[in-house]
Amino acid sequence: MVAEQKIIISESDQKAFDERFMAVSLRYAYRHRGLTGTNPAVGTVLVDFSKAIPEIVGVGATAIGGRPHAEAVALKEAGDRARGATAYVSLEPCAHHGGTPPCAEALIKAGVVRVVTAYVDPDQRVDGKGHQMLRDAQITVESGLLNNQAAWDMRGYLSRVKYGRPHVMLKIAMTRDGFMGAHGKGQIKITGVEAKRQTHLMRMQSDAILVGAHTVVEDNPQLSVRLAGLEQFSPKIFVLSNSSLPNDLKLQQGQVTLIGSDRKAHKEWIAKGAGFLGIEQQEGLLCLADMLEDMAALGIASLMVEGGATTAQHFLEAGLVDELVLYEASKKLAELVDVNKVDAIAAPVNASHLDEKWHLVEEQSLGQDLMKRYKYKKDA
Ligand code: AOF
Ligand code: ZN
Repeated sequence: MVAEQKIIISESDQKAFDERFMAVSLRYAYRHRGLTGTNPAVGTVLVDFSKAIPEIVGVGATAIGGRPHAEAVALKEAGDRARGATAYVSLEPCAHHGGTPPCAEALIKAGVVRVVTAYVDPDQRVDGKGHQMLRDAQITVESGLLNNQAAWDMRGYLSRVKYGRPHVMLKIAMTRDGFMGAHGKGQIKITGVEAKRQTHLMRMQSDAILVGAHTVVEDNPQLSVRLAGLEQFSPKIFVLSNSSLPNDLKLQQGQVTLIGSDRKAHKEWIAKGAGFLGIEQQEGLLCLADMLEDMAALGIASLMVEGGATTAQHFLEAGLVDELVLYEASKKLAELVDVNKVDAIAAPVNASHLDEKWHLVEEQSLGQDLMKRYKYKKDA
């Protein structure tokens, strides 16, 4: 019998493999983003390096609803082939007993020999303990690979756990000359179908959407995910409102949580099934920082603010926007409505004069529209 030859991989090849497999793990995590409840969407890739060409023997993403965890899914797929494998996990494997034993323990039991992770889990029940359990079992652990990408992908979870508030993304669609619409005109179609689909995807990846009462009354939106097959993933809807809402809207009472300082103003909607979140006012405005804390306590990690202009401005002025998504249409307002007869609504921000703390992280052409995504860097 010919003795099995051990495959030797050079350090630089191993480094390149590690980056590629971690990138796969991050990408895999993406498939359930926004659908894992209070759990972060994690990815795991198990790789067998014992052959001339490394082979993926198991992949997993945190399941819809948050359980099972990604590692358990990948280990199940790999079966016996996990023995001797390297695991690429986008977040430190957990160390706590949830419904099932900790993932670190499952990796040890399966005989994994090396674990590469992107980010230390800030959950107090984990926070380094997962890595330590693995090391105590003589498993090689390397942490921090592609950590910036992982942090960006898990921005909601990290914001909730580290800062006790959801990550806030503000989305604004505007005409080429910087208008979001016109008073009394209802919804004006500013952007095209491609941008609309992307917006619906972003809704799906968010835990909740928030709009101001004015938008609900004027635009009568549905705020749902209308992408074939994904309709059931519509997020929770919050409406900022200090006065009662009419009854004849597309939004049904049972679908929304109203946010205001006076519960009595909403008694009709509450009686018909609407939720209510009571928030104090400061200088005549609802205290958004308190509201975000309460939302995080409800398990909301990512909030998408969809307008209108006043609500957007309120969030921007309070310094509570972490991510800004601007859709700029190719048309000017005058090409959509008779500007002499309307009272135009200017967008509170414009890509051409943004504060230097906004860093462009993504730019895309979507049909006739341009999408620009910015991240707010507090320490810039
Ligand atoms: C992992 N892999 O895929 C995820 C992890 O409520 P439980 O018991 O599911 O625990 C939730 C915590 O588990 C969550 O706060 C985070 O620390 C971790 N999530 N861990 O090993 C995964 N989603
Ligand atoms: Zn786990």
